[in-house]
Amino acid sequence: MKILHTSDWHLGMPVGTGSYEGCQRHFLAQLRELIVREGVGAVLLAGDVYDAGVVSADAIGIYNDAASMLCVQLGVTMIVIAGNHDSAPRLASCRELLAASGLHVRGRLTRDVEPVLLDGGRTAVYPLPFFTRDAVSALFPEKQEAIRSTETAYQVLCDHIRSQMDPARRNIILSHALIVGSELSDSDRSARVGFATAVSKDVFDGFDYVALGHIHKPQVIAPHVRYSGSPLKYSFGSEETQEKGVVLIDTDDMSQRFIPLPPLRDRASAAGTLDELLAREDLSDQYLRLTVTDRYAGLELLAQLRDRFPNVLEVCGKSVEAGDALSALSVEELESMDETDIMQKFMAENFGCEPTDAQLALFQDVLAWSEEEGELS
Ligand SMILES: [Mn+2]
Repeated sequence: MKILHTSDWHLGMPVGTGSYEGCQRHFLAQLRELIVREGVGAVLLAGDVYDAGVVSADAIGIYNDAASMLCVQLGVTMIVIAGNHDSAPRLASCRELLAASGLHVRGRLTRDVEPVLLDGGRTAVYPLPFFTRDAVSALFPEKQEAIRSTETAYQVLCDHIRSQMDPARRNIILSHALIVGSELSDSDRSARVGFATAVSKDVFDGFDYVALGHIHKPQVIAPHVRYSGSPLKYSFGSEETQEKGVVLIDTDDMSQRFIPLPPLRDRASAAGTLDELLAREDLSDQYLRLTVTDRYAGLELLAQLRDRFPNVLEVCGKSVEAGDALSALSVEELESMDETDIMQKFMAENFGCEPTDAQLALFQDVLAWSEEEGELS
């Protein structure tokens, strides 16, 4: 049986002032095409389905469409665990009903991790939702003394699974974990502060395959222990050059293949003079971080660049305040500014000073007057 491993969809994550919806739906279309072409029977989603516990209706709509496409249209079994970004109870609501339709969701950890059996019982998948050491202590009160770290919590839990699992089956474990030695990207923002909770790959000894989520760079930790990585490039920096995709496992021989699925919109950083950047033919609708070496970072520059590059997210330019060193301005910042913020920024950029109280008062008068005029017309 062919099983597909993916993770960290982060549905609902904002990008600039918009959303990744188009890119995430493009990924789902790629997934569908791959599943049909390869005859995939099950999809494992290793946590961080959503970017936050409470997300927009649009983000829920993407998950709904993904689950319907996989379980209803394609008849694929889908196994999902909650990651640290997900709200476990929200994700796992109606789980018994969903399981009847082929969508197996695990939100909270239980003492006995009931496997999802695939391929006529020849393969067992043990879904471990994201958990803390305290949760394992509460489930194994007799082992509280031994559970002193996340590492020992994983050991106790995996020992318990190993004592119950059938070695004649292919045993797969699904986990949202930070493994010692894994390579992070800028978008692994919560993992960066979680080094105290890193565990060694050895806690998963005895499983035929370990399908990991949490880290966004696809990587092989050991021959049978790997991160599929996130489907999209969610940050600048090292993530720009990562190849995104999913892992296909064939349970006949437990062979694995990484299948690249190029994101709809790439991500890139570029630097140069304004004229050089505007002339770059390789830059178009990617998510961009641009460093302009011969202009001041300001609203006019941002507007000029957005004309040519609709998805520019960050602009760095010279800074008046910082004595011509580079300073950055993001599109989010710009959209969150009100008229007075913009006026103050304009003064700083063009005259290198703050407006006086008299200038501010005059500005407010003109603003109020223009708003009244706008309402009348
Ligand atoms: Mn994540």
